This record gives sequence, C-alpha cells and structure tokens, in this order.
Amino acid sequence: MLYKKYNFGKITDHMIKHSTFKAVFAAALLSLSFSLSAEEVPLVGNIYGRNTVSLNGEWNYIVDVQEEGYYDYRMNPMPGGFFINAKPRTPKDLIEYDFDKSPSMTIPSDWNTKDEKLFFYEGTVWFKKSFNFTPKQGRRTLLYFGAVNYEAHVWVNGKKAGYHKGGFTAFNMDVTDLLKDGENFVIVKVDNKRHAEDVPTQIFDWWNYGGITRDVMLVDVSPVYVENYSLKLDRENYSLIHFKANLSKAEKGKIITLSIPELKIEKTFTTAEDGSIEADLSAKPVLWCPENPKLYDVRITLEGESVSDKIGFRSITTSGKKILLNGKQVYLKGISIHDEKPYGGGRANSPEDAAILLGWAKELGCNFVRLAHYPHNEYTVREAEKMGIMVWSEIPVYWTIAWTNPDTYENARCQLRDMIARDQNRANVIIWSIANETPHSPERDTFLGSLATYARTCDDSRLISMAMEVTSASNYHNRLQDNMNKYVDVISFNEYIGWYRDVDDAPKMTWEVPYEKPVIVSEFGGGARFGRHGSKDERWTEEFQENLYIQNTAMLDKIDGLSGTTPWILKDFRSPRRVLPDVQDYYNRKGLVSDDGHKKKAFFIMQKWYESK
Ligand code: GCB
Repeated sequence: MLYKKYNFGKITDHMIKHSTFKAVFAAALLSLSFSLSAEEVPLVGNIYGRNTVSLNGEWNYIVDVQEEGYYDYRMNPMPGGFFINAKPRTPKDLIEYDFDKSPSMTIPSDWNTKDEKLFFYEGTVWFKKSFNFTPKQGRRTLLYFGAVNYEAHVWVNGKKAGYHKGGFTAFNMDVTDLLKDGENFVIVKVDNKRHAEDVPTQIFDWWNYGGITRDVMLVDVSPVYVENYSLKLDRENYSLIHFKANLSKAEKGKIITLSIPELKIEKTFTTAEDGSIEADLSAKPVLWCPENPKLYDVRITLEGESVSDKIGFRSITTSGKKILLNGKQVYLKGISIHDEKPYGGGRANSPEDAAILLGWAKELGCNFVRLAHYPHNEYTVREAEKMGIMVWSEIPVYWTIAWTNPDTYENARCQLRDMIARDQNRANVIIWSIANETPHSPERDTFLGSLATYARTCDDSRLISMAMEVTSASNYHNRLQDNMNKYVDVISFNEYIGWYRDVDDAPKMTWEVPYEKPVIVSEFGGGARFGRHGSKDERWTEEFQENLYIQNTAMLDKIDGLSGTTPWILKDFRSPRRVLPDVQDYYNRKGLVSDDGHKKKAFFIMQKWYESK
C-alpha cells in the first residue's frame, strides 16, 4: 500500500535534551529544509522487461528491538532517526549507531535464516545500501522492491521516499529528485511485527520471514512511460486479442507501438485523454496450454523506449461444473506450495528455487499449483508458465481477519490490486483467490463480496475462487454451504478427513456441493516425518500419511463436479505453530517431500492417482 504523506511529528524539548537527538538535529533539519520529495507511483508492469540496475547484494543491517532509531524516548517519531545515516563530525559528537560498522546480509533474503539470532525475531531491522549513481538528463528513476515483509519505510539519502504495507506485493517510488551524482544510500526500516488488523492477521500457519525478501532495483524510465499493459485472448473468440496500456501520466496523443513479430502484428495506437489505449486485434495465436506452453515475443514501445515481454494466449472459462481451458475440459492436477526454499527453509527468491519446487510438482504429475497463501515471487510464476503449469494465486486474507476495519479492507484490496498488476499477463495464472478458511459472518461476506467484485473489475479474464470450509456434516454427509458461492466461479474447499477429522472414515463420507459450479478440493493431507516408519495407524509415520492419501483419493473420486485438487502440501515448511519435538521441530510436516528434499511414500500415491486422471 502506498501512502502519500509522512508525518515527521513534533520536535519537543525532550527531544532536544536527548543526546543522540542533539547530535543529529542539525543534519536532520538540513535534510528537511529541501523541498525535494519522492513521488510514490503505481506499480510498473513487467519489471524484468525494463531497464534496471540491481541493488541486490550486501546490505548493512541494525536490529532495533525498541525502534530507538525511529522514536524518541517519548515515543514520538524523530526527524533525525537512523535514516539520516549520521556520522560524527567532531570527536565530541555522540552518535550511537553506525551502519557501516554493522553486519551485512545478502539481499534478497529473510533475516530469520541469515542470522541465527534472528530466527524467531519479529520486529524492526534497518537496512542500508550504498551505491554509485550518475543522473541522466531528462530521465526518471524508480526504486523498486519485489517484496518487503511486512512494513517498509524507505529513505534515499536521508529523505523519505515512501511507505509500504503488505509483505508479498511489489512496490516502487519515483526517487529521481532524491538521487545525486556519485555515492548515494538507501535505508529501509523493515518491521514484521504481527497485528490483529493486518493482512495476514496475528495468527497464520507459516513462518513470518522478515526482511527485504525479493529483488531491489533502480528502474530507468522516461518522464512519461508505459506504466502497465495487458494482452488477453478473448474468452470465446480465439482470433481476437484485447490490448490495453496506460501511461504513467494522463497524456493524450502519445504514440504506442505494439509488436508481436511471430503474429505479424506491428501496430501503433494513440493515447486518449487519460493516457490509456484500448484496442482489439485480430490474430490466430497458437494457444498456451500445459502440453504446449507457447509464448510470443512482445514489444511495447513509446517514443523509442521499449518494454519486452513473452506472452501466451489462452482462454479459461467454466461451463456448469466444468473448467474449460481453451474451450476443452481440464482437470487441475495440482499441489499447494509455500514460497519457501526447496531445502531447509527460508524465503524462496530465485529462478533456481522455482525450478526445483516446480520440478517436484511436475514429477508428481501436476499441471497446476496453488501458490498459497499470498502472492509468491515472480520467478515462480514465470518459471511455471514456461513449464506449462497453471497457477492459482492468492492474497493472505487468512482465518480471522478484522472484517469491519476499513483500513484492513483497503490493505487487502491493495494487495489484490498489486498481485493482479504484476501477473496479469501470465497466461498460466488462471485463478485469483481472495481468501482462505474464513469464519462465516455477515461482515466477512461484505468484505469478501467487495473483494471479489473488485477483482473482476481489475481482470475479467480469469476465474475467482477462495478456499472455503465444510461447516456442516452429519452422518458422514458433508454439505458445503457458503454465502460466497455466488461471488466465485469455482467452489473450492479444504477438507482434512483422516487428519483433523474422522480418521478411517473417508470411505463412509459423502459430499454435496449444491452449486452449479466446478469444484476444487484446495487442501487435504496429513503429517509424516520422512524416514519414520510404522503401522498405518501410527500418526507421523510415512505409512499413516500414505494410507490417508489412499483413502482420500478414493473418496475424492466420488465428488460430483470435482475439477481439481491441490493437496496440502508439496514440501514440509516452517511454522511456529508446529512445536512437537522430534516430529515437527517447527515444521509443518504435511509435505509430500521433506524439508531436505526426500519424497515420502504418499508422494507416489498421489503421483499414481494423477497418472489415472
Ligand atoms: C489449513 C490451512 C493451512 C495449514 C493447514 C494445516 O487448513 O489453510 O494454511 O497449514 O491447514 O496444516 O493445518
């Protein structure tokens, strides 16, 4: 979420008395006396197709448990916080921090697995990176972050550049006026404390990895640039492509050229009053599908400056209880995944991580992955697209959200907007999911109903879903009932028969989904420690999990309209809620693959079932 203004708070006598404050006061006033400011701007589409310089690499960091780098001893924000990167000017000066003498961490990463003292840490860490920069006449520079968990305050050369909330969405700000010729520095205050009104809220079953977890870049753009664009195949007419683009400013009469050489498209368009264009193009693209994940080279040019992309064309619709890809019924052979490195935990953040995780999914027989429970890193989505794997992408509206808080809604809406803005051209993304396992109430219905409606206004070319729960079951009959049924295209629900519920009872279960819509079982599964063996009745053994999968898959075959499955989960993942010694050790053990990459017996049950689909 981008906020326009930063409140520096009042400078009080107490601050003046405070020694650290005194030493940096002059420098702070100096930094405030410039009227230069950064402009927070909407997310640029297709960051990897832009002209960028990476700021990844070593960043110095300071762990700030009590946020003394930000608040004074009366808890007022200080004008001269750590962000001014003060240095003593005379030997007498008292400055009680020094970024350059502090340890460094490789960015992108999470601090929990980079510094063992920070394994459980939830709080503030300051990061600083110095870099050389040569301003270019008539150009603008954006500072882009792939993700910072959870809250980020950003300064460039001591001046505020922006603020962002939400740990899994990308954001950028125009920092042109804050940069100078020569050495520059960027400082980010990252805070991953959990709060009841946040999205996600205070409790969630995954590790709250803190830090600058995805790529950081400077982006070189012209004063007016193509901010974002979309190319989408018509849902019904596969010879029609809808093209939209918008400029960073509402400028009329600018010429945008679209070129897709393989489709013999080379066309120019003139922007309307609001700086946008919208056009329909005739073409006969080879359609993207798992068997042939065809992507076309695309170039969009404005006044000599191009953005390059690779885009696939496909249609995803439903008909009754069927999901149709390019008009043909498809069964979504899926698996749920967390955005965690394949080996040992930590946030995933590279094409290599994505290739391993998705490689396991492929081996399992998948054509689909549920990227739970928040937008994953962009490499994963792009890698999946190349591999022919369809994607369900989700925002972290998870469990007990503060449904009546307007700020919470706004936060969720912005995360949804930015998830879509980043991935709207990925042919493999077929489902936007707006929530997971939320408790029923009128307030929740209002919140989620508005989110679903909003998602459709952002993108009408994909399906909307959410992971629901079965709330009524008697005599082994499970009936799904959820007021959200009318808002979604696909009815998805999580069931844990054999783990949280009804061990051994899967064969007796019957299911009723009373809506004329396709059904995805978005979660089922159970835990096992790799290498632990015993009878199928002994929890945590591979045999117990194997049997659970045998029973569940047989049961699933009886669900009317079942169009997909994403068992929970590909790989064991870190969670602070999973404390059982020798078994969990802070890992959720429901993975089909262990945290060190070994396949458990249940993997092969699922693999066999998918072979039969
Ligand atoms: C669920 C949640 C998922 C948990 C899983 C579990 O229903 O959606 O986030 O990790 O159950 O293992 O309990």
